[in-house]
Amino acid sequence: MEESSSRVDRTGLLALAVDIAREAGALARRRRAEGVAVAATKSTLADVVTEADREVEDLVRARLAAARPGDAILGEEGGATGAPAGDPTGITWVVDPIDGTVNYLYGIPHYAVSIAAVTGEPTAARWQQQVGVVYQPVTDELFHATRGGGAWLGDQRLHVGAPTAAGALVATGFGYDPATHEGDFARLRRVMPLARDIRRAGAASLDLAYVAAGRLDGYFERGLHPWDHAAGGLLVVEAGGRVGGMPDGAPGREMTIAAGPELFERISSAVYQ
Ligand code: LIP
Repeated sequence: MEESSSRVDRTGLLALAVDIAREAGALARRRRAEGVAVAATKSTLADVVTEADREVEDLVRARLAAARPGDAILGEEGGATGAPAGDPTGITWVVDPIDGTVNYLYGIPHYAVSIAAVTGEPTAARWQQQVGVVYQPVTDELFHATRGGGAWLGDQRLHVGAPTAAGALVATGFGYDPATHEGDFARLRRVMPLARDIRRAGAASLDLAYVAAGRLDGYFERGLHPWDHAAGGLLVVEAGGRVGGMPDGAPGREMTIAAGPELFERISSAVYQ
């Protein structure tokens, strides 16, 4: 039976997501220690997938199907799969098994398992995020949020920060397609006057988690997929921040912006000047 947003068992969904994220993160870390190779390329030669990406997503999918057979899944590697059992619940899990894949491939210890549960159509313009988990297995940091329940790092409540007179610490990213980089650099040039400095760490879910935690003041990036921001976007909103894309739009491929409310407006104005 379809679970309406008001009747969702967020506590149960969060406990499942946390348990699976920890198991998936441990697997990713083990495989990294054993050695990682490119299994295939996707949109461009720089857009890679490793066997570990696929193995970790398979684990997440198997755990979810066993625990909640009526749920749908939208994953970076396996795409969209409906509820295997006939009676759909209306819950879709939005999964990035290893966000920060290129970091992971190069051995840079900055990547995360990102798992979110949403109701409604699994697109940012229409979904209602119910729970979100971003787990960094190297630092063993588990960021989590439930709709209306706040954002947390472990048992520490998170709140977005605000820039000081020195300017904002702003993260961004550049997509895998070189043809898009000129536009990315032009937007970055327009944002720079707001910034004390820029960070490009390579994992959108962690950039969003860091905005929620006040480790970054803001973040913007073109080209993200739903699995990059489904969990991290909930973290930011539940930490008192704002997440969006094109002016008055939802986050998406065109643009994702996340920050405290005042800085959000300033970044959006600079990006869309
Ligand atoms: C990555 C994002 C990152 C972006 C990369 C890529 P992946 O996701 O987390 O912010 O700059 O182009 O999209 O591919 O590692 O899951």
